[in-house]
Amino acid sequence: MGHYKSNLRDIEFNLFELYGRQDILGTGPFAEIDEETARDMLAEVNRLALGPVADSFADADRDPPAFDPATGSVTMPESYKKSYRALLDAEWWRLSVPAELGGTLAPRSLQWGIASFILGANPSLWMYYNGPTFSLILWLLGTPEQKKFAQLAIERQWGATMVLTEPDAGSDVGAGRARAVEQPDGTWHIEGVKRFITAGEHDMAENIFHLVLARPEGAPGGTKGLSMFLVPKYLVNDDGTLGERNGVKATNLEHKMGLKASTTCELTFGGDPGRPAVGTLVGGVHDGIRQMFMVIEHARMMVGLKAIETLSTGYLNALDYAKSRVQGPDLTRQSDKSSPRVTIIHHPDVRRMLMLQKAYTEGMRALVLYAATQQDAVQLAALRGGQDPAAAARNDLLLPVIKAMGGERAYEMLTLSLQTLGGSGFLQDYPIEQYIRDAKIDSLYEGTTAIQSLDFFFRKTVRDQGAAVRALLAEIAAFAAAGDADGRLKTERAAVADGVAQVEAMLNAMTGFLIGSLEQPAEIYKAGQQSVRLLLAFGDLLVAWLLTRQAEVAGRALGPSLPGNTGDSLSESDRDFYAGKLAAARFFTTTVLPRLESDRKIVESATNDLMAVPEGAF
Ligand code: ST9
Repeated sequence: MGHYKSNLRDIEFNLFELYGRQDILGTGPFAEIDEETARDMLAEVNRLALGPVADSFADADRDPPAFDPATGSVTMPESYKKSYRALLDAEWWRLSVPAELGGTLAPRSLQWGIASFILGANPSLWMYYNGPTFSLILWLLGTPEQKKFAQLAIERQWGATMVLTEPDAGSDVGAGRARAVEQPDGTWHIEGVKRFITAGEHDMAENIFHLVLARPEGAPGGTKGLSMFLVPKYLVNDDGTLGERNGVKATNLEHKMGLKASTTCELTFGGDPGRPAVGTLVGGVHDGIRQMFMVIEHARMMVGLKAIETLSTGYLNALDYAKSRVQGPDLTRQSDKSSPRVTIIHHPDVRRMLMLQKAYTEGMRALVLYAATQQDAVQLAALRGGQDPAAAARNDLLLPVIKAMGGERAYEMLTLSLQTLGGSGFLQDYPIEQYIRDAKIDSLYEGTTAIQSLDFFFRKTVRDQGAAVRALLAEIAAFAAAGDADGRLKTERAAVADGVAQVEAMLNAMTGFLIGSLEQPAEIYKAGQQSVRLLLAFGDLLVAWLLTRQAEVAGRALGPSLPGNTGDSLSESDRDFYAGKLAAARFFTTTVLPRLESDRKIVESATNDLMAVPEGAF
């Protein structure tokens, strides 16, 4: 048995029972993929993930990629190359690109559903696998020559990277110092050192192309002065063959706490005399940060999903253990020393830990796939030559929550997965210690939790005067107010309604700090101290809302909660599945959501005492 435990049933439940994706499948732009085909695809990727993809997960952690400083090359572990080959051969990438690039476009929700399995089984593989999606960006934004390059990159399965970060410019991308110098032939020479470049070097593709932010000579400071350049590892001749080695080279490979199979490189551009790093300006326009955010938005969703799917397999491993590990008596019989020992899932605190993991896993998965349905709407509108601004705004609002909440809560919950195993969880005999190490990065890269919270509050909430957030809160409030026939979810709905009120009050307090800062600039510190709390509270409310929506669907499947109704027409596993949905909603709304009231009190009574503490006192 491999390490990975997938949850095909839950992904299908979200896509088809909760979000009705069958309505957009098999018709219109997605005529070639109907529900049955989509289900077959999910079953197929599940098999791939459980088998060849998961196979090298531990191996590549214990025997990670090796760097040769003399040549700047990286050798990947053989087992990992095998997993990558299996992933390439399955050709799932075709679902994310249009026919012009050799694809059969699928709805974004199905694309993310498929990604879920790979991200749970061996997440770093997905990052090497992103060449086609980067090519799509290049194809959408590029000049005619760059479009040709993108087609070639897809055909030949080249790798790709996003290159923003520098040793002294991490979160503050606008502080980047890499330069771009225009050449008489219209190309550019890039000079500088970039850091933390995921998949920056490896030996699994014949070429790697980098999308690089650099500042043209004379351009202003900050992010707006950055342009995006296409800089391939090997230059490409007009006939598509590989030309000379370009002047971009890996000059270091970071030694990390986890996710070791993902090569995190320092890349030096133009470091070798006589060998410039030659690039071309993407789209022939100086619009780098906006262009790069097309990649970043996608990557933030991906990182959130990676965290959540790691938690999912962590939880399912813990669940397996709890069902088989026998230890201690039932609590009701603890004084009887001869009472039989029970499996640890009988112990109340183990149940508490398991249900918390389950509720966060399934609630956050529902959140990612809910955002994916908004992306479906945007995608469909675009394919029909129009726009869906409301869905786009909702997706934009949710992305920082998915990224930050996914990263934070998954890490926190994975510690409970480990805790469920007791001391055994600390051992490498089980995968959870690696999950924890591999998932820690998710609250750090692609914008830290604090960066996401500022994005959520200032860009996604203040900028549109709260329109997107208030529209969503109103929808949640309406759901909470609607009763169900048998009143089964009365408690849950009441808790969600209260959660809406708490979040609204937090938003009002935060807006007050902002208005106050017009007179007293230091008031803004209060918003800065409370923004992560606000984001996580909002995330908890979304999880509660979606778990209750899931419970509503489950309740319908089980039939009314009348005495004697046991949902007998369902299989036992379906009955358990739906009962689990009801239990998760009840548990989360009654044991987690009430925390929002204290969050609200903390936000409302925020002071700047913390900011007055002298540095020496820390
Ligand atoms: C990294 C790698 O960490 C991690 C793993 C990589 C895995 C690779 C896999 C990726 C696959 C992707 C494939 C793509 C496929 C897609 C297919 C789809 C077709 N939303 O607020 P301002 C823009 S890499 C959109 O003034 P500052 C906007 O243009 C390192 N745009 O910022 C804006 O102008 P305007 C990751 C946004 O104060 C402009 O930026 N590093 C958004 O100048 C300026 O905005 C980071 O993530 C947004 N949310 O700079 C950096 N926000 O306002 C983290 C900004 O006129 N740091 N823009 O519209 C930040 O995000 C900072 O807040 C900052 C601040 C740099 C933006």
